[in-house]
Formats: sequence, C-alpha cells, structure tokens
Amino acid sequence: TWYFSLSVYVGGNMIGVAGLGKSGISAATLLLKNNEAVVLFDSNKELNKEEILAKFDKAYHKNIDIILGELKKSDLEDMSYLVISPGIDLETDFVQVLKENNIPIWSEIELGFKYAKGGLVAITGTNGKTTTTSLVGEIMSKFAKSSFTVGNIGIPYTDIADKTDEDSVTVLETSSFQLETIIDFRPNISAILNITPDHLNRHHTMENYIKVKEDISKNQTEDDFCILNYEDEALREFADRVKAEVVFFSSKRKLENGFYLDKDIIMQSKDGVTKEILDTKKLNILGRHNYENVMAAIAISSSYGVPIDSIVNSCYAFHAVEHRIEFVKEVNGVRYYNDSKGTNPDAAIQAVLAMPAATYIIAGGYDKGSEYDEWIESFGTKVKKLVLMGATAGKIEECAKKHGFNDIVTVDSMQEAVKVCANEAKTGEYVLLSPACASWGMFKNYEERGRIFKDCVRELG
Ligand code: UMA
Repeated sequence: TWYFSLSVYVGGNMIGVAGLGKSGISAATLLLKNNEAVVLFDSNKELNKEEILAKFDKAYHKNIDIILGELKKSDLEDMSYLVISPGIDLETDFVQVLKENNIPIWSEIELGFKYAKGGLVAITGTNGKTTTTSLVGEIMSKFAKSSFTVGNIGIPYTDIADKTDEDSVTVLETSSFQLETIIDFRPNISAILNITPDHLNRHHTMENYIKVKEDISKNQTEDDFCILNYEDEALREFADRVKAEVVFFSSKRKLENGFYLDKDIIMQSKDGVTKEILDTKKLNILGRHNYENVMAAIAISSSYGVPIDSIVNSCYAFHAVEHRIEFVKEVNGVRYYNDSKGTNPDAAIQAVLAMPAATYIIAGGYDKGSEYDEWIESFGTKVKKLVLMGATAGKIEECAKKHGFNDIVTVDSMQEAVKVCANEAKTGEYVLLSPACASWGMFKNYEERGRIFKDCVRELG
C-alpha cells in the first residue's frame, strides 16, 4: 500500500495536492523540500503511479502517497490543507467533500506566496496578461538583482518560490482560476487590465468572474498599488473600494492622474504635472490593445520604483510574444506578421485593427462553429485580400461575400498562401497570418502553424 510510511510520518504536516499537472507537481515538490508529507490526488484514474513518483527525488518517495480517481472522506484524516490546481472546478464532487470536512483549500499561488520572498507583481485581466507579464518581466530583469516571470504564462509560482530572496522581484501572470482560492495572497503591485466575458462555464455569471478578478487586491493595504484600466466601467467603480493606491491608465481620454494615450504618445499626469513618456511608433508591438498593455507595464514598474528611462528602454526593446501579432520579417518592403494565436474571431479582429496599412490576411482552419461576421466587418477598406485554407475556407468565403468582400483565394498549404501574398503585396503593405480559427486538421497546434508560416516567410528573402 502507498500508506506504508505516511502513517508513521512525524516530520511536518500532511498536505493534500489535487491535480497532477504542472501546478500540482511543482506544489508537491516545494512542500516535500520543506519537510512536509503529501497526498497527491488526481481525478484521472488512467495516470500511472510509478510515473508520477518518478517525477520526485527518490529521497522524498517515503513522504508521498498517491490517490487516483476518487478522494474519500477517509483520505482526509490528518490533512492540514489541500493545494488545488487551477484547472479544477470548485464545484467538482471531491471539493465538496473537502468543504464538508473543513479542509482548507489553497490555491497553488497561495502556496507559492507562503514560501516566496521579495517583491511580487500580480497581473490579471481577460486579455493581454501574457504580453504585459512578459514586458514587466523584461523591465524587472534590468532592474532587480534577480527576477522571475511565472504563473499562468507557463511556469508555476511554486516552481521558483524557494529560489526567490529579499532582493528579487516575481512577476506573476494570474488567472481567475488561480485567484478563486487565494487566502492571504498579497502582491505589492496588482493589475487588472480589462474584464470581458470569458470562462463563464466555470464562473457562471459576469458578476462572479469580475469578483474573482478583483480579489487580486483584496489583501492589499495603503502601502501597495493597484493598476486599473480606466476605460473598463467595472474597474473604474472598483477603484473606490480598493485599499491600495490606485493608478489608472486609459487609451481613450486624458487623465488628470495616471497614464494615457494622446495620439501616438503615452503621457503621464501626476500632481498637476504632465509629461511625455513614450512614442508608440517606436515600439515593436502594434495596436491599441498592446499600447494598453504597455501603459499598464509602465504604471506597474514605475509604481514599483523602476526609473522611467529604464522602463522606456525596455519597452522599445520589447518584441511581441511569439504568435501574437509577432513581427517576422520585411521582404521587398512588405512587412509580415504572425498572429497564429488568433484562433477565434475576437482575437483576429484585434490583429486586423493593429495593422497600420493595406493588409493581406491568411486565415481559415478548424471549424469551432464560430461566426465570422464581425471579423469581416472589421476589414473596412484596409484588408485587400483574404487567402483561405482549411475546413472553414468555404464558410468564411460565403460570409465574406455576404458582407461585400470578394477578393478571396483558397489555397491548400501555407507555402502557397505566403506565395500568393508575396506576389501581390507592394512596398508599405502588410501580410498577416491571423486565422480566426484553431489549427487542428492541418497543423498539430497554433505554434506549429505559426512556425511554418515564419519558415515560409524567411525563405522568401
Ligand atoms: N484534474 C483533476 N480533477 C479535475 C480537473 C483536473 O484531477 O476536476 C487534473 C487533471 O487530470 C490533470 C491536472 O488536474 O492531471 C491538470 O491541472 P491543471 O489543469 O490545473 O493544469 P496545469 O498543468 O497545472 O497548468 C496550470 C494552468 N492550467 C489551467 O489553468 C487550466 C496553466 O494555464 C498554467 O500555465 C500552469 O498551471 C502554470 O501556472 C493554462 C491555461 O489554459 C495555459 N490557463 C487558462 C487561460 O489562460 O485561459 C486559465
């Protein structure tokens, strides 16, 4: 039995860890290193216990118990608390069993927070989290003795928590799933970039979803900062209830206090003084939504104490996260952008809006049952041609024609798509891969689709 050693374990506490993906394995490792014993649980019966055990140093095996499939009341005896992975819905049966038995449920970021030292920046929002987190990470890497860029972006907080010290800064991309079960989690700087409907299958109502996001600042005090988007009505109202010092940013109006976009220039107004901070034309990322991310990053870093010159230099040096309106190359005066991450019409609209001049779009892919009307409408007079591929090609063509957009060609491969664009696009024009669809069917995933596009573009020059 897997219980052999735990029953005699006297070192520390016995702590549950639910979900054995990235978060669970990191959380358990951190606990084991700190002399705790763990009971690992995953709903998936098909997992292999030997393989799970092999992820941990042999010395710890005696302090590990593994339960797969179902977690019963009898498994909870002596459990101090349970660390839950973000992917687990709190309405799942076993979570109810925990609640009924008064076992505290800790978010994985709560555990990270318990063990981490130094400064903490936590960034949430429906869109733009990853870009803003990466940019703040870049800024901090030039400023702090050691810095870590982690969280929903792909590296669990618990993975690095014990590597931090008093001088380090951790920049944490924080999802609503992670925030749902925080307790004492308190960032020095929190940021909520925007809130639009998402993950409603889990949070049910917009109200709940907003509340969960707002919880990012619930333990903050007057010594902390909370960065908010002034153009989000819910966030503007929320500011009145925040204990931390609020710093607003806006891409639509001049603010008396905060950061705002005035044509191409990011400005700061503070205590009656207004100054120019940054020229968006010099950035390597495009689009109003990205300028909002940049303003948030400036607000975060300057609140943290990073000198403005250093922040601005990092912003100018920053390149887009791969596959998100990522600049690839200029060939014969034509600029190519990879937005393979544009896997739904909403994301694809952002990419269209971000293009500064005439654009050729490569799109189409797996059929998720999306509607393409709004996306086609966003073309205006900017989009010159639509090059389609994949299962949705016919459906998109039909929709485009309904909206009076007729310059469409259908191709069989990415090579062909890039060739068509390269033959027709002229100096000063843009070619954008932004499919508005998932990649499945033609590619393994959106990453592969984006890389193949980039290879095709690089072969042109
Ligand atoms: N599991 C159960 N019971 C359940 C549900 C799941 O036991 O009821 C188990 C699964 O069998 C599996 C494990 O939980 O073994 C997976 O855990 P997880 O889904 O929490 O995934 P992790 O690998 O730990 O990755 C998580 C985040 N995943 C989710 O929030 C769904 C990653 O974000 C994050 O990068 C990682 O932690 C490190 O912090 C991904 C994501 O999709 C990218 N995030 C959402 C988004 O961005 O929209 C929020």
